[in-house]
Amino acid sequence: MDEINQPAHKSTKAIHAGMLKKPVFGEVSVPIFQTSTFSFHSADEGAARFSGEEDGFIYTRMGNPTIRALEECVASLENGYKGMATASGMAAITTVFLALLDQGSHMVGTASVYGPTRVVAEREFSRFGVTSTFVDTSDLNTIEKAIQLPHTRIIYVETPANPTLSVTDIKAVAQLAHKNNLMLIVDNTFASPCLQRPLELGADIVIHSLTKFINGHSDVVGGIIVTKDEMLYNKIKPVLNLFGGTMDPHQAWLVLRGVRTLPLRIEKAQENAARLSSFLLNHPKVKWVNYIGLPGHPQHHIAKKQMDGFGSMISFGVHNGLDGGKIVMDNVRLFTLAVSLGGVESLIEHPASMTHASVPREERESAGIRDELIRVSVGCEHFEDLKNDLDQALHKIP
Ligand code: LCS
Repeated sequence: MDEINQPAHKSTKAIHAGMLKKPVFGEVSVPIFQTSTFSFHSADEGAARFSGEEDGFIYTRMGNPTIRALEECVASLENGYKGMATASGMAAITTVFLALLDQGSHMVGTASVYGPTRVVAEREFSRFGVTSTFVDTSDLNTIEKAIQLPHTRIIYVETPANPTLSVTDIKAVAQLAHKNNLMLIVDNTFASPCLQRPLELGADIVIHSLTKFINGHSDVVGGIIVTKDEMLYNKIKPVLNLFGGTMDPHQAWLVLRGVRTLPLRIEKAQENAARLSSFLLNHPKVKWVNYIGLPGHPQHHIAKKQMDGFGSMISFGVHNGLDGGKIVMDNVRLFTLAVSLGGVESLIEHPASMTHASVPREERESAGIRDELIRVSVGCEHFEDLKNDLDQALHKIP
């Protein structure tokens, strides 16, 4: 599908990129190649595949046609070189860290990242002599001050960030990173490639939790790494193969099924989110609302510049702080009280006690993840039903 890869629009790529170039029976969906290993016609062919002289599949941990179809599709949506699908979003993140950080090296990251991303750096990679500094990456000066040359190797940015929705200027940080010979990695999970393509803005690597918008149906866990070039791909791919955090063909097939409607789902969900954010902003029980599309959002202007839309994540605080928030979470009927995000169904959760509970309170609060913050992932239901549900739950607050 090479001819589709570059010129096509994202809605076309989501449906066609990665489809098998030579269908076996004329199938219009990619088959599930549920096999752990691939036979060779001869001993010489096996040796040639292992040495890289000949293209072809060997063993599913190293590559598989169904998984490759998904990798090609997402790489095409990101306008990247190639993708590497992983068992989870966390496997994508840890594989990139394993490939790019050595003993004694240092990384700078966004303070308000998905909790376990920060914990894996601060608690697990620190056991191997890797240090990290998590700062407000929406402020360029703060990043600059956190860089510790010659030890710093990477800048790791999550934008929009989970769950504060703070936005980092990818182009500006890429310039800063490259001026200091550092690599910029962007977790693009909250935006999806439909709304933001970090590689086009100068990032070196993009990672996703495919569990979220790209799959979009809250039924699969998965991740992907997309690099801007061959050199980085060749550096990371052997690490992924060796450490083994790879994807399964059935998992890949489900995500391929989900990604085909990504642009449609994003369009509907973000329309709902924009309307819900205005509704919340004017609600008597709501104290504050974070939504990138609101002109009062501190980095609205950056989001407008680097994104094609403002997405469907909202965080907000209500009267009576956490007690009020608990009343909302316990009284919604249509919104589901659950972690995760990016599915067709709307979800509500409390980051301080759930997704970000593993981050120590002091770090959490300095990153803006206050106890009163409630996060919603707005889905594709009818707007009026979503609005009425939140309204009745908010009115339960005394
Ligand atoms: N990156 C971001 C921005 C995430 O939100 C998540 C998971 C991950 C990476 C990790 O991906 P996973 O391994 O779960 O596929 N975020 C979650 C959340 O906010 N609630 O539950 C999971």
